[in-house]
Amino acid sequence: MKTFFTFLFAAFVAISSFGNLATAHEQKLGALVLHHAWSRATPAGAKTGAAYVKIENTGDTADQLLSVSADIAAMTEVHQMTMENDMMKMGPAGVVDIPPHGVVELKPHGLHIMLMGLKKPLTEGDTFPVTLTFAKAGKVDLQIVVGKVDDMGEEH
Ligand SMILES: [Cu+2]
Repeated sequence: MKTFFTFLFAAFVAISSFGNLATAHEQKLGALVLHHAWSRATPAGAKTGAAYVKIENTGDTADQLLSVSADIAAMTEVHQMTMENDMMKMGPAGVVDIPPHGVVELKPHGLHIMLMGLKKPLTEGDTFPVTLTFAKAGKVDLQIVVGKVDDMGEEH
């Protein structure tokens, strides 16, 4: 009997977390569609993390990602990775243009949402909100789903 209830509980958890993932997987905001907002689990003691999302502009006019913020970190910024003399460097990307009928993908080794001064570690399976502010589409609270430490963000 106990086993049966354990099974039921496990099935319920599986179904409800699937529901969360489904809503986190795609979010609409005006002409923008935000796909697959995700992050990686952080190793113990790490004070920085990164979050990624694919931003699609289905509209006829350009938009701009102006800023990002998250309660989980002391400071949150959009960063760009660049190669300089065979060294990977990263720094603030500033305002990011989202071209009409275009896609901007934040992903490892490219643009990313940098979370600096993490207040708690990012744990696989957790979700946390990051607020994105766009010039035209406005603000959206993205639910970021934390994947494995070595997740590269392939669609499941
Ligand atoms: Cu960075």
